[in-house]
Amino acid sequence: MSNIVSVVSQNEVAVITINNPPVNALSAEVRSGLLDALTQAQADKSIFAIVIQCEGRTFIAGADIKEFGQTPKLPHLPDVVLAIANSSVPIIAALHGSVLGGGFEIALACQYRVGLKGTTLGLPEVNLGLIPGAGGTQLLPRVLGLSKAMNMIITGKSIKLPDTADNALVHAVTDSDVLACALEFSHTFVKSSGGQKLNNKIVEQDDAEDIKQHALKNLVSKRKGQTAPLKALEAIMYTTQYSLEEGMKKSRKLFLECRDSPQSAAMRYAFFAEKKAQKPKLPSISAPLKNIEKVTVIGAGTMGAGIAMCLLASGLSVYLLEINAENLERGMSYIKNTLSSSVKKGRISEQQAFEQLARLTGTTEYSSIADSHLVIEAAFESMVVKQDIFAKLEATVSTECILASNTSYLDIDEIAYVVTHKSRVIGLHFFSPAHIMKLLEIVKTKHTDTNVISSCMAFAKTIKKQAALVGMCYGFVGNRMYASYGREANFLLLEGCSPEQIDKALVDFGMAMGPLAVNDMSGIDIGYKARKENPNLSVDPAYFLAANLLVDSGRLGQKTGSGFYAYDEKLNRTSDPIVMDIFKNAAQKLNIVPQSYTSEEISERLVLALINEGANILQESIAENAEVIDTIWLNGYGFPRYYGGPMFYAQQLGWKYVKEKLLALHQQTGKDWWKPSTYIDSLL
Ligand code: TC6
Repeated sequence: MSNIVSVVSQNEVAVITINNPPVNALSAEVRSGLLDALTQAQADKSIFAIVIQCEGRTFIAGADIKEFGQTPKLPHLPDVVLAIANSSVPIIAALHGSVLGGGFEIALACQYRVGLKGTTLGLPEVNLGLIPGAGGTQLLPRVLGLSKAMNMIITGKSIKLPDTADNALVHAVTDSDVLACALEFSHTFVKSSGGQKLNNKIVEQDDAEDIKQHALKNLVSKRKGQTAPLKALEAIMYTTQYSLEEGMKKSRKLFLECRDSPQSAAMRYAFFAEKKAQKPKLPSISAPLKNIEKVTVIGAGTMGAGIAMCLLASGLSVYLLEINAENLERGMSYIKNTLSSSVKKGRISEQQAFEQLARLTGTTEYSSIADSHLVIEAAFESMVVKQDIFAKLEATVSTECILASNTSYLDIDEIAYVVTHKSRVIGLHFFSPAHIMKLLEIVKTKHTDTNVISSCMAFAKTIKKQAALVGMCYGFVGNRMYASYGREANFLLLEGCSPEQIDKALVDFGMAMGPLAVNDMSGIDIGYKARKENPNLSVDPAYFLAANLLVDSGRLGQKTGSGFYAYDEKLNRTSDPIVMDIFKNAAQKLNIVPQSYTSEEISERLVLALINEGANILQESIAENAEVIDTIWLNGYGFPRYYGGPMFYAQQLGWKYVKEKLLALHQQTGKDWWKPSTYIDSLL
């Protein structure tokens, strides 16, 4: 027997223990160990029940994702699940931690489940471009009913174990020792009842078709372009026609189609890319990480208030500092209103909102924030304003306090110029709305201390953000790449494409919104001002000319009722022929010849711009690896997860193809930025 699965007999119950850190994933060794342990336990005539439990922080958190994409090894998980489901000796799963994917399928195949309060259960396979492939689609509807099971499987969302036994999902709940609970349950209940058969019946539900149609409607908006949730839906519906075993066989086929799809390869890559981004290579440090419990946010605008809400939700104490009482009051009210609307929507309880507000202190005095462990400046994007704030911080907080700027593009080394201990200055670039968006770009400067970087990486985890460590350059990684993407959208407008045509092409590619609609929403003037302040930007007369012309004519986007599009009071978007006249006149003056492009050509051009800029960023070591870039684009800019991120997408296209396309664009446009990055040559 493998040493990661052991079996011992305890008072007439066989206890099978899996010990495969960190998350007890179902590697081939665990699968075969489990089968062997089952055979051994079932052969022991002195036992009347079997308990399956796990060592460490969690029950089985799923199949071993690293194994997908490799030659499959026997035994397959569905065979293990069936061996459990068909066991003549009753099996009790003792659950704690995260019971996910294949782990939940194992638990569902057991005749009984007991669990520790707070345990999480879920079938998150769709997040990896998969469907539950070991019977989850057949077992869960038989336990929870079609509607609840469908909702869990196609959204991939987990649920908490009920606080009390419901005799369907869970048969006993404890808040202490889950193995003791399983053993007690075996002796008090299973021994006398002799166990129960798994529900193998066809699911009979009159409104099955309505449930399916409702789910389909949701998928179109929430899982646009993804194939796995559709296949999951198909598999779930098998429960209304086939027995458990028949349904398992048929759903296995759908699982294999998903497993071998490019979408799943990309989503599995994304899973590991995000983990890798959280672990940058840094020199080892001996000093303990900095304790960050009290945080000051400077600036109570939309960004500052959003950051404050994110910190409050994570249990931290927050000072919100503003320049005057009026601005402060606006920010504080915004936070209070958002929290009370979250209570109304049932996202948090009244008590939670109360506790969060109790940890928030608004102030206009620097002297009140002296005991901060971290200050995040989210003031106006001006070097003078930021340097003034950092000089005040230098005079106020302890030298141990980390000083962070939330700037989107300013040089943080220059901001740090006014600070004596520059090693504690760092960029913490949140994305708006900061209490919702997952990404946190952590920007190290020339001087940032390793301990400060590591403490901020840990801080990101505390506030449930996806961290990505990057180096200093204009726009860092995300916005620098976004500028190349927006640049091409602007050129295409001058070449005769309409905003609708460009936006539709990118939405069809998989982006949540097109670049011009996004620009209208965020305000076209923001980039305009940033470009005006940056003397190093391109001198090409057509560079962002379309956007600049709109701003010059007062069309700043949604906030002025017009931008690339026209808007009514409800912000409904319609096309506006005037903009095409503006672009046409400008193009004529610059002798830009109108072209016609297909949707694919448009999206490819914008995505190639991203890829080449990403490659330049890697060449300059601004990002440590492609995974950091992809993590940023998946979590901050809505790049379709089923493409893995721009750099993984490039790899899938083939770097040779990418280089040829870039060379062709260089030749066609004569613009230097289309010269393929030298980084690409290193990959050929
Ligand atoms: C499935 O089950 C399909 C079945 C059908 C088959 C027919 N495999 O996230 P953390 C690693 S699909 C391999 O930092 P946490 C992770 O890479 C699967 N490795 O910890 C990391 O490694 P590193 C369905 C895995 O406490 C380390 O464990 N299941 C797996 O913040 C720690 O991870 C899922 O999708 C895995 N399944 O969160 C669950 N899981 O230290 C995916 C984790 O070398 N996992 N690792 O970087 C999770 O959601 C979370 O890891 C967690 C723990 C909630 C279990």
